[in-house]
Amino acid sequence: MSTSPSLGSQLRQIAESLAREAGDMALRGRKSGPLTATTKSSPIDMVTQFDKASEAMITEGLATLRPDDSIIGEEGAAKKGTSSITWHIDPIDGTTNFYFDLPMWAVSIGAVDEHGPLAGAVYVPALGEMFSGARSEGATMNEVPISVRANHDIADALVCTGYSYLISEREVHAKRVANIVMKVRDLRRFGAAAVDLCFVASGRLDVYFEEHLNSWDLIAGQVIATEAGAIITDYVGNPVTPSQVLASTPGVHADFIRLIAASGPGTS
Ligand code: 2AM
Ligand code: CA
Repeated sequence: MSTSPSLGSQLRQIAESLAREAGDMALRGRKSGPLTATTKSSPIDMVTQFDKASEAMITEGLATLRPDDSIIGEEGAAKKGTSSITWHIDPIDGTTNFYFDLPMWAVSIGAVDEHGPLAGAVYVPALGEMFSGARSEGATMNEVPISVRANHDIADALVCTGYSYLISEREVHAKRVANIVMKVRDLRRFGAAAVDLCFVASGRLDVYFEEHLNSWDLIAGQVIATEAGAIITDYVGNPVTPSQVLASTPGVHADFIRLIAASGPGTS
């Protein structure tokens, strides 16, 4: 007897196909001509014509495939629908990397229902990697199941973080990071929150922590990392919000919370 796919599975498929379509368009555009960039929240917070084109492509796709859903997008998409589903879209996460032609940028599309994050896809076009997940249905990279790294030793942990575009918020974080880097294997800063979350999910990183994100940076990667076995909270172990994100393999999560607490105050 065949059963129809769950809603989470259907939304995951939609997220994958729209992320792939928009990401491949942006990658082709990036390779074929000049970029026009303007700035947003600070002189180093950029938006290019491909951020806007990617968001337009995704919202047009959702208008056809999921016309009753709500939408929140980084480049201004805002639609109040009538269903219980809201899509959170980052048309290019890691725009600075995109601008500098570094490969760590992604299209991030996540769907939330009344219980929280339900499904999502994070597509990294320059690496040819499609991460996706749905609640209670696991996470994959290019169709292959992924899981977090087995590690219980914080001294062995490869840790990733990110800095806000607002220079005023960087000082406290820089001091915190200066302490943390002494206590772990090493530190990385890749510059795309959704990619960082997927790298924790696939065991390429043990820990990712960052403040001052938005929902579109978090939702898709949160589903994927959670389904891959990661624990995601704020810096003190409470439910995660975009303003403070700590995602890690379970064996180092409590120790990392203690390490953050011992490394200075937060910026929020
Ligand atoms: P973006 O590339 O879509 O702008 C880099 O640290 C990561 O955090 C990226 O995912 C970036 O998203 C996001 N980010 C950095 N500073 C931010 C800020 N002040 N507000 C929102 N998102 C930020
Ligand atoms: Ca973005």
